[in-house]
Amino acid sequence: MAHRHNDNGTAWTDWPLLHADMTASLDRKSLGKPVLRRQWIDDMETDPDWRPSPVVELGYTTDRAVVGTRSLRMSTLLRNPDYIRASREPNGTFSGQAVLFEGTPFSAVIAKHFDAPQDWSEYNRLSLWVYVHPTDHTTIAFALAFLSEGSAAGPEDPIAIHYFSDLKAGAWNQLAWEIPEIRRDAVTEVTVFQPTFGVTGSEPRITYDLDALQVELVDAEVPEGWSVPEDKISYSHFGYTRGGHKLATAPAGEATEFEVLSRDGQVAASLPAAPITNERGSWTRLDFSTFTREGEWRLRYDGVETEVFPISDDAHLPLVEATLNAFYGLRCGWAVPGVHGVCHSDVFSEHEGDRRSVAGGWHDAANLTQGPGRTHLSIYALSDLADSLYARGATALADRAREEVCWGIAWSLGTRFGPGLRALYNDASYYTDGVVGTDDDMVQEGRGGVAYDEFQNILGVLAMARAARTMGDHDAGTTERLIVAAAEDFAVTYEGLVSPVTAEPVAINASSWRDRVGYLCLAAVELYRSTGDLQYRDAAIRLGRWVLDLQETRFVAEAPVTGFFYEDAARTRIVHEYHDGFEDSGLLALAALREEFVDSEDWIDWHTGLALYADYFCHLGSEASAPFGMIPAAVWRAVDLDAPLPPDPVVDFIHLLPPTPLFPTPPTRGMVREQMQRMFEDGMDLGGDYRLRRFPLWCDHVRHGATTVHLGKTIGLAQAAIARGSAADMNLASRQLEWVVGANPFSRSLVYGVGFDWWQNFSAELPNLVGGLSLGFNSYTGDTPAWGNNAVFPYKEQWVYSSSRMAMVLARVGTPARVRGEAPAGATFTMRATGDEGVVAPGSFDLMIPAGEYDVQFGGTRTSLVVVDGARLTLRLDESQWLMIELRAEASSTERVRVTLDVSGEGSHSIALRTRNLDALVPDVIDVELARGATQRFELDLQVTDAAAPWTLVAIPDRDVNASREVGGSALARSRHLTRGAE
Ligand SMILES: [Ca+2]
Ligand SMILES: [Ca+2]
Ligand SMILES: [Zn+2]
Repeated sequence: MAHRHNDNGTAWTDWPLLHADMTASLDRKSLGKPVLRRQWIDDMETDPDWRPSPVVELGYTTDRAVVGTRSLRMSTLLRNPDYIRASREPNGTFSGQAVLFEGTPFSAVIAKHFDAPQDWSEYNRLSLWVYVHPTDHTTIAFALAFLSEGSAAGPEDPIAIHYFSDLKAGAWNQLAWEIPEIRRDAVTEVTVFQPTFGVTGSEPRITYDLDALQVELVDAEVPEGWSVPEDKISYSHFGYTRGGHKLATAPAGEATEFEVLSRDGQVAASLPAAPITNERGSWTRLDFSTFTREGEWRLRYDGVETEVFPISDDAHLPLVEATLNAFYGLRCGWAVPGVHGVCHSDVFSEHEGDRRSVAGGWHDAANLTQGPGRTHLSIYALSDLADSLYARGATALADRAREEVCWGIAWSLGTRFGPGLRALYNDASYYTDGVVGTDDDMVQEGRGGVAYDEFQNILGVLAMARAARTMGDHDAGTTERLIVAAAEDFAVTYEGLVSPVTAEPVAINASSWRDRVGYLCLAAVELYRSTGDLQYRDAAIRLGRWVLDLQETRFVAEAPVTGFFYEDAARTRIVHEYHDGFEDSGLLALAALREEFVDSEDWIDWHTGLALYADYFCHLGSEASAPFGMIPAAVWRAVDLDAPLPPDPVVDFIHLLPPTPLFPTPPTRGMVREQMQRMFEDGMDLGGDYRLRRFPLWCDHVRHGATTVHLGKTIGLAQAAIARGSAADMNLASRQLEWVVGANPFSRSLVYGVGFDWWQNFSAELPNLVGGLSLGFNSYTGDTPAWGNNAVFPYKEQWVYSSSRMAMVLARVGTPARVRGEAPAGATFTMRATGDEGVVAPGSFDLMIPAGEYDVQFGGTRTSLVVVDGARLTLRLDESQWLMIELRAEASSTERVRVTLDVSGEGSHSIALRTRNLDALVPDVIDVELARGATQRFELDLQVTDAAAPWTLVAIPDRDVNASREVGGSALARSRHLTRGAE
């Protein structure tokens, strides 16, 4: 592998970008569909009636044609000196803004207007041929859009815009866009829009020859709903681990069995298929959890087969590699091979005469800007991922992840101008020439200027404190700099900080108090871990109380859903995330506190916070999307519909503008309110004025994309699973990842280039990167998933933040567990599902083992052990000193609970008991003296304090929180007495 060096000698690896297997692209596959009927919109043979904007050169050519003899030639400058001269900041430097919307000055657009509106209802696909003139420009993308008169632009309405990306130069490109979900009964205009964002090659101009624009009728993909198509099975495209659950969902069918097939079609197993029917539809559940053979397999049910997928304990690693590829492709200030040269080194921020380039880190999305908060959370995520990869011995991928961490750190330290002071944005969405001293240089002011921002600072502290742990001795000098900077910046935010008691509506992409206090608390634990300084312990515990103040712990309605968060301590606003999500913030904080500070009187509250979230929000909430088991988006109250919504920059002036494909009609407040009411009613009825939305209850037409929000919740659940040692929690967390990569009703992967049937993302200024993930699922009607063909901002927008969420999930789900300890006479671990044996030699041991249920034998003693992904356990397998505890609970009435604690083992032990929502004189500690073979039983009769809230009892043996056992339940949800850890 080649390396590049920077000024201070750091070596950076030159990686080639991964190439997608385009035979798995749904856009590509769909081109082969039979066209049942077609109608010309324009064969480009007749009189010109396309209107160009001033920056477009437009004419007809007979150089080439797909039909007839002519095509329409559209040409414009991607790097336009007039635009650069005109687009200046008050300080005289270039604004750096790409021209990303039609209608604005210098936008390159052509429009064809129909005097009589056309009705396309009988057709469901729009198609076009484009010849791209030869160019060394590497990112070639434009938008096709149409305007249908009277179409609504409310939160439930799809957008009639589609971006075609990755066009090939010097060739005809066949383009097709399926539009079944988009209103098209009165089409008055078709537009082609070329965003102007500078150049990646030497040629400033882009020229297209367009021909054969038509509407077609095809067997279009179903864009929304819960049904699995008749010719598909919904399953995890990246595969399954051997010891984890294995679920797939087929359409309802007659067959009572399904088969696991080898790659060459031999039947390896026949298993019972289970019909499922609920108010959302009928399906067949294919559960092959018992099939644990490593290899490559397919499923077959009722004549339908899946593609090949692996069963392997390394099944997740290709997804890890793809995610790292996406980060690499998004790098700013780096020559990404085949995409662009070293970019944005002529974009600066300045503070008291200190002018620095802000190049570095990662581009944000489809455009080239950079949000430092997202970069910092990416550093955090990649640190988690690197450590997890090192732990499992995947050293090459781990090195790569750590190199990405280093790349982020170099930018973070370089754009930090002093305690709490940072360049707050990289506002360049334009490919500047990278040469300092030319007319496209930028010296950023305003949001790209240097200032203090509380949330940005908190995320900077979090990233630096966390990355210090990953850097460790690898680069001790950088580690020290990170810790010093994190400590300085922490003090800037923490000193004088108080918990606010009211919440203003949070702008999209801004933070609520929950997000800030959650991540600051986590940062305080990280600083404590790095420094051992007790001031950070005290700060973390104090901040942790503020986190707890924000969590609902009672049942708010008849249905036992609770554990969700409010934005503010007064609980005026439930956290409703639309776009980016920070649900992991408070949950990671609670898990970190729980792990570090076992002696705190708040310990049981931290633990219970995780348990309530997992059991009563994730598990119970996911039943609303059975059989797909998706963690829901949020609880809504009827009054929330009339509470102030996130500020909308569009709604107040949009009625002044002419109709566009984005806003065919202005979204009036009344219409938006009406649609929100309908979305509210579509949620699952929790009783009273409460509904559970499976997808976000959107408040506007554009700012959609549920998967980033969803993955934030998945991170929280996975961390709760590790903390509680709960295989059920981890299986549910795994299902969320599987949902994103195929186990959804469409059986499509949302990750570009991974799995099957991915659509192209919206990525106007960069190519679609293998591993790239957009904001994700949309939803239009009925609170159902929607995944249409339109590659449009932001729900289909390739986004670094989505990849950072994915990295956080992959640092947990599908990872082996670390088990270490002492076994003076040796020990044997036998995995129940596979029969695999691991033999430990006498002495101390340190193993990575796959998640699963194990029998553990040492000497003449046999115990059982449940290990979840990413767990870290310390075991004493010593016949003269060992301990096993079992907890059971039985509700004797709605308000009384009997808990039985069985303790067996050898030697003296102390077992700490912690309770929440139970009135009883429970001893804090039970001391036991155990002799070989003896089990001591303790029985506790307990009174539930608040019947409208779950109760919890946790036993912690010998101060080891990772070995704790838990029982919990609630009088209201008695059918669901949940026993975790001991299952
Ligand atoms: Ca023609
Ligand atoms: Ca320049
Ligand atoms: Zn850049």
